Amino acid sequence: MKRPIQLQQQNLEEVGSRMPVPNYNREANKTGIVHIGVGGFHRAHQAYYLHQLRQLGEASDWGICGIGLREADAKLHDIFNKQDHLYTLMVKHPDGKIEPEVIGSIVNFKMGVTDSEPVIACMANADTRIVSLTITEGGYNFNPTTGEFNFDNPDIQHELRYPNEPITVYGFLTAALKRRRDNGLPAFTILSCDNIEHNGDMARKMLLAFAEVQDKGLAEWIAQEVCFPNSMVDRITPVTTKADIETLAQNYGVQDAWPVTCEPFIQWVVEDKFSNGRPAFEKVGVQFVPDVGPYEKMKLRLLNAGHSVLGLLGALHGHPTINACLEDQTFKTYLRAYLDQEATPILGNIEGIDLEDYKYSLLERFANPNIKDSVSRICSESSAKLPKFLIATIHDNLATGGSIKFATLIIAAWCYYSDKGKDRQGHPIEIIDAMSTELHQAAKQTTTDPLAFIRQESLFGNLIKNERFTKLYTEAVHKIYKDTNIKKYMKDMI
Ligand code: CS2
Repeated sequence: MKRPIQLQQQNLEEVGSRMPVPNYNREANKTGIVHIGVGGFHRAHQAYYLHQLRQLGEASDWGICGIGLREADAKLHDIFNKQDHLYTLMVKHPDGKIEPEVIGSIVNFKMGVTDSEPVIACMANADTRIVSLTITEGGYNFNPTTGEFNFDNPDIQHELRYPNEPITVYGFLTAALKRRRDNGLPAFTILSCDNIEHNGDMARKMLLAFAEVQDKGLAEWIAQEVCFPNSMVDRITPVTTKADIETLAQNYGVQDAWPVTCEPFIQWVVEDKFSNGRPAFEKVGVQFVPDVGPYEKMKLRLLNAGHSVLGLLGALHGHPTINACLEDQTFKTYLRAYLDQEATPILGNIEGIDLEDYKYSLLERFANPNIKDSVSRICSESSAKLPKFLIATIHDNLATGGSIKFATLIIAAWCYYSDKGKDRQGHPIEIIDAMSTELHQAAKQTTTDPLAFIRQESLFGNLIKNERFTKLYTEAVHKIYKDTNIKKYMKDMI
């Protein structure tokens, strides 16, 4: 292979002899979308949909300006500066084939941490018509027990006191919307792309709670003018590894400091409620529906929950990846049992969807041996994910008298995982979670108080009061604490 070429606008022609590159004039792009949270997922999903539209000669008004609101985003900022915001998307097929393609739809990136004014100005610019979000489940700042906005967050208190010094998404959105209103500009749409049921409704409720305290008049204007479509987003996007960067350089001759890898599958179902126009996404396969609720629920309770089932059990057993879990027949059967017996019954009928097909395709996607999605990615931030993905299903099944045994073992596994931070062979597990200290504190009391972990009301609500659950849970933690051979208990149940 020839010497790798640095991925950059000026080298695109040469890169184009090695892999597909944007066929459109990126400089002519207007910034129509400001996106907060430019992780791998955004780059494999929304940015890719827009790239496809641009390839068709459409959507030149809809270039993306990424925004970083965390210190950690500085790395991407530096890389994007060097690479003119270009990156490679490496689609990994189950047969080992990799399809790399250079994506050009992101045309700018700004760090809100260092300087808030350019970010507010960009959002308040007349060209900006959508502000989209992938700020993760934990980024919405709600109290999981009450579902209300968390005003105790010190960053929120700071921005309420100093509206010109925004820190969180809420401070930035209100500052920009206020400026638009004062300048007589129409509002933008706020498009949530996170794995939360009713994600648009949630974004609306949280933003209005914040704005009402900051400026009542503004809150009224937002309530009237800003649309918050709900959306269901889907594409498995593992963490980029050093090996991915090397494969790209060695096999394809392109030097990209942060390519993104993903599976071939992609889906986006959105409610068609936009304040100020939208790209013609339907031309590249986005589904517009009047009510996204059933699709979101299906995806969160089957795919995301399925991931968590494999992730936590896999972490304790010592399987490094999701596909390694699927190669293990016990894991595969257990997952299927959970999906069929606990998650499916609470979903009911979803018009136009065959749930059997959906589950079959999920298992195929999870089994993709080329993806190597790490269980550590899946287990990260479990405290923000599990209440939505899995604990909600336990509550639903308790209400209807449905089965809860498969999910209960996962909660017991999560307790052990949070307590010991190691797998059954004693290998250390790094726990990445905003609540890792609280989780550990609660879990480590299990030997003296078997229900200590469940007493965390912000995660489990009133599960502690349900005898059917606490009985099963107590049995499960006893077993795991006595002998961590998790696979044995899984086998006993299937
Ligand atoms: C995963 C998701 O974070 C997780 O636990 O389940 O990131 C999942 O891969 C995506 O939602 C797929 O669309």
